[in-house]
Amino acid sequence: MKIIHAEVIVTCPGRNFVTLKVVTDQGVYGIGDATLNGRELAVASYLKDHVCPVLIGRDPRNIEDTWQYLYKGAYWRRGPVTMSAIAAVDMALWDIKGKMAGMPLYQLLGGASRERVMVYGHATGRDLPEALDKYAEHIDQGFQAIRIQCGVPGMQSVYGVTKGGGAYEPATKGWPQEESWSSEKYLDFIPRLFEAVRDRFGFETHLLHDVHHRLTPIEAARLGKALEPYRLFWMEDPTPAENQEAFRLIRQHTVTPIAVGEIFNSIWDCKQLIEEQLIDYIRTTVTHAGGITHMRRIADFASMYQVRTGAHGPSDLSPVCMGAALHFDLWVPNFGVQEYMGYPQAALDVFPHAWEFRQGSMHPGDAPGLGVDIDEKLAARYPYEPAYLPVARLEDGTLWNW
Ligand code: GCO
Ligand code: MG
Repeated sequence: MKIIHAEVIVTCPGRNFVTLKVVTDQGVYGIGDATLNGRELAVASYLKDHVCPVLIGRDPRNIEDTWQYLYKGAYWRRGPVTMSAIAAVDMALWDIKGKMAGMPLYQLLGGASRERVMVYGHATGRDLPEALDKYAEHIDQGFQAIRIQCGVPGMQSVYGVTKGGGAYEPATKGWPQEESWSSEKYLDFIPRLFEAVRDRFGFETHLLHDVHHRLTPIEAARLGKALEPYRLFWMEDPTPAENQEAFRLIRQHTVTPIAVGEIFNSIWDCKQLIEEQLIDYIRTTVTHAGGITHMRRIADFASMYQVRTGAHGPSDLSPVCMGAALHFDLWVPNFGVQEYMGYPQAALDVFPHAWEFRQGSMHPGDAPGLGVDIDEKLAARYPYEPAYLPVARLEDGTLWNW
C-alpha cells in the first residue's frame, strides 16, 4: 500500500482552517487538521513544500515510522509549526488505518473507557449579570462543566469576552488588535465573580476559568488561594509556562487545581510540570502536539503522576481535530474533560462529521477512521482571509502576555 498524493487545503468558512489530505493507491484517503491560529500559512507551506513530497511512495500503514521520520528526519525538532504539520500527517494516517479496518479510531486505540466525553462550554459576559445569564444558559443546555469569563470593571477589553456579546473569536481580520490589561483590577474583581456564581447556582457544576497567561507566579498564587472557597475544577494558564519552576511557587500557596498546556507542542514542554506534579490537567491537543501518536505518549506519562487530560478545543482547531480529540478522549484512561467552543455553521458544513454534542457531552461517532470529511467544493468557496490574534498591553503601554 502506498501514498500517491498529498495536498493542503486552506479554507475560511467563518475562520481559517488548514487541512491535509493524504490519498493512497487503494482509493482510501485520510485527512488531518494543521490549523495554527494566526500563523496558518506557515504550516501550510511546511506541509506543501517540505512534507507532502516525501510522503509520496510511503506505506501509510506505518504510522509510527512516518512520525519518527518527520520528527527526527527534519533535524530541527519541536515547535508549533513543525508539530502541527506532523500532527496533520499522523491524523490522516490514523484516519486511513481506521477506514481500512472498518473501525472508528477509538476502537484502534483500545476501545471506549467511558460512554461519552464530558465537555466544557464557555459562559462569557461583558459584566457580571450577563456572565451569570450565560452560565444559566449553559446549565439549561446540559453542561456539567462550564468555563466562566467576565468583563472587569474599569477595563475596556478582557480575554475571552466579545465586545458585542455573542460567540468569542479572538482572531480578527486586518492588523492585530490591541487590548489593555490591569492585573490589579482583574485580581480584585475575579473572586467576586466566583462568589456570585456559587451563590446563585451552588456547587453542582464544575467551574473553570482561564487566566490566559496574564499573572506573575505570586499573583497566580494569590488568585488560586482566593478562589479556594469556590472549588474550581481548574484555574487555567495562571502564568506563562516557559519557566516550569514558577509553578512550584503557585503550588506552595494553593490547592486550586491547575491546567496548562494549550500552547505546548511536545512531551518535553510538559515534562517538569508533570513529573513534579505541578499541574493537575494537561491541555495539549492532537493538532498542536504531534497527533494521536504523540498525545498518547504525553497522556501515558501524565497518568503515572495522576495528571489528567483536559484538551484544548477552541473554534480555531478544526472539526477534524475535534473528531480526533473525541476518539482520544473516549479511550484515554486518565481523561479529565474536553473543551468545546462550537463552530460557525459554515465550518460545520465544510467538514461533515460523525461526532455529536448532546446535553453537555460528546461522542466521536462510529464511522470508520476519524469520522470527519472535508467538502472540497464548498471549502473552495471560502478563500483564506488573513487574521491575527490580539496583543495585550499594560495600562502604561508595556507589551504583556495576551
Ligand atoms: C482556550 C484558549 C483559546 C486561545 C485560542 C488562541 O482556552 O480555549 O485560551 O481561546 O486563546 O485558541 O488561538
Ligand atoms: Mg486557554
